[in-house]
Amino acid sequence: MNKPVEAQASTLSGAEAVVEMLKAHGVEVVFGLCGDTSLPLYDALYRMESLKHVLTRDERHAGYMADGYARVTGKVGVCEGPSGGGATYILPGLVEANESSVPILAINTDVSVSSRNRFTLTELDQRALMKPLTKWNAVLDRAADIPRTFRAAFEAMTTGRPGSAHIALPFDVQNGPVERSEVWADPTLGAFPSRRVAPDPFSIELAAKLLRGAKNPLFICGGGVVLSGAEAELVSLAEKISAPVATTVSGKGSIDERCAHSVGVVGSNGGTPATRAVVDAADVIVFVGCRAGSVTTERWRHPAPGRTRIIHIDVDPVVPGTNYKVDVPIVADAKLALAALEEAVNTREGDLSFVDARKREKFEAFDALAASTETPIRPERVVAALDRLLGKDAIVVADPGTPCPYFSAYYLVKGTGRRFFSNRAHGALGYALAASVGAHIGRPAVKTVSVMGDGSFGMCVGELETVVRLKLPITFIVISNAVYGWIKAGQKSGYGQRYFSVDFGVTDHARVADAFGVRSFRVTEPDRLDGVLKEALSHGGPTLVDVVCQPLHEAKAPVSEWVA
Ligand SMILES: Cc1ncc(C[n+]2csc(CCOP(=O)(O)OP(=O)(O)O)c2C)c(N)n1
Repeated sequence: MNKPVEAQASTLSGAEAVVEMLKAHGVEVVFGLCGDTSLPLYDALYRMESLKHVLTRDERHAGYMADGYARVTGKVGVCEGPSGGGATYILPGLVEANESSVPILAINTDVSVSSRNRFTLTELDQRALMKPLTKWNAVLDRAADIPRTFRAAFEAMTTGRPGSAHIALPFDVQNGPVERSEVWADPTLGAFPSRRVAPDPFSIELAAKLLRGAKNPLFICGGGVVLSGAEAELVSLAEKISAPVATTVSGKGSIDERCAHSVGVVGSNGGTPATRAVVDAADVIVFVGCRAGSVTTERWRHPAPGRTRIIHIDVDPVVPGTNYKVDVPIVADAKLALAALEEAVNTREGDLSFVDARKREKFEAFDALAASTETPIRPERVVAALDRLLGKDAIVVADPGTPCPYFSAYYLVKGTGRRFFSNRAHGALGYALAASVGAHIGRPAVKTVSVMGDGSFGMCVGELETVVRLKLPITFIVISNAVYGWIKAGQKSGYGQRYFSVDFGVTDHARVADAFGVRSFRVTEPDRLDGVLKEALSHGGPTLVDVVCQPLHEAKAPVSEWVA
């Protein structure tokens, strides 16, 4: 076996240089899983004792943990895994983070450079595999390139539209020499957004002019507002021109959802007919850090193309004009653009009573369902209970299926910043458990709750061992209905109730979790729900509440129609 070079005063081994480069960028924790090709890296982590390592039970979840960590800390999340299967398994985390504009770095160790192209066990083309799915990637060929490669990766991840990066680190490269003097970094590149881009004053003036003539202006905010930390600027601007603020699912946290200006979530995964009415009534829409994608716009029908003037603020120059004819594109960091716009606009008196009336309509329908004493339990009851019981700083992570649309629509984020998130780029089931681990490690002082369907539970359950080993006081809620409910609801609404291959068997998730050592509860009766949730949320260790719920296709759900 290739052994590390004898460390000289002026050199480090490649593996040591990797650890030093991570530290130099402000990294404190790495999520990952060991393998043969990772032995030098693990030895460096052991000897240097400077980074916390969270051992995960598969690399997919290491990626999701890094993602959850990055979302709540504003710092780059780092994950690692070995060659071969370690690379293919880490990929889903990188893809989700990249498309969600969340900077995570994955390091996969690799077969030695000297063993390439010789049918070496676990060899695969990591460069080709990662290239289309990350913002930036590299395969190292020699140890001397480690410092500049890591600097380039951090710069790519945190400047412009943030995204994920991948570095393949061959076994022999980990053992080669790196000059100590080369090991340096700009630590500001370890957090995002770094190197903010200011707006063109001319575009700001045009946007201000358009807003001056608007009768019903509306902001639709995507994840970019929270990513940029632009919440305060957004609120001052919205207040100055008396404009309502709607968000996408990822945009939750842009504005306190209890305030008069907040509309709530719009679109086909958390929007309702009432929030759609607010979009349809707008004559000028300002998209902020939002790609105006299929879900937010209900397949580009709300707003209806051509009926609304559009101002589009995004740091990615590709975004404005991709989905709507844009009147004023502003390519800039959201915080800087909103601050500049606030200076340029005149104060405007507006009437928010229309928004208030729509919100009342939406919550009247919801409150009636949330008070239902039906069994199986209505999912609305679970949302309402958590809305009541959780402190305003709590972080809720929701999986696709029932959790994402229901919590997006009816769980109110009380305050601004990252307090609710879901994996909205690819919506892979089984994200929330691991992402909540990353979120808790990133922000341990607040309560973290992860809500998943039973389809998701089946895709992530192994990671409960990690949670128990680390004694993380996270509460997991399983919306249990023995069906891939969201899809079955689609078969009901669009395919004449021809239900096909969407039902699976009943699992007692509480007993499964109990076997891992999680304090667990199973709730079948609505009147027990509050008491059990209170007990679970206040317990000092990991807890799981399995709530036997009505499946979506049976519940007349007050979320928007199902749109693929
Ligand atoms: C990895 C993955 N495979 C398939 C899907 C397609 N999909 C979207 S929602 C859904 C059903 C979710 O079922 P469950 O987690 O039980 O939640 P429910 O809808 O029943 O509340 C499926 C299969 C997906 N989102 N992710």
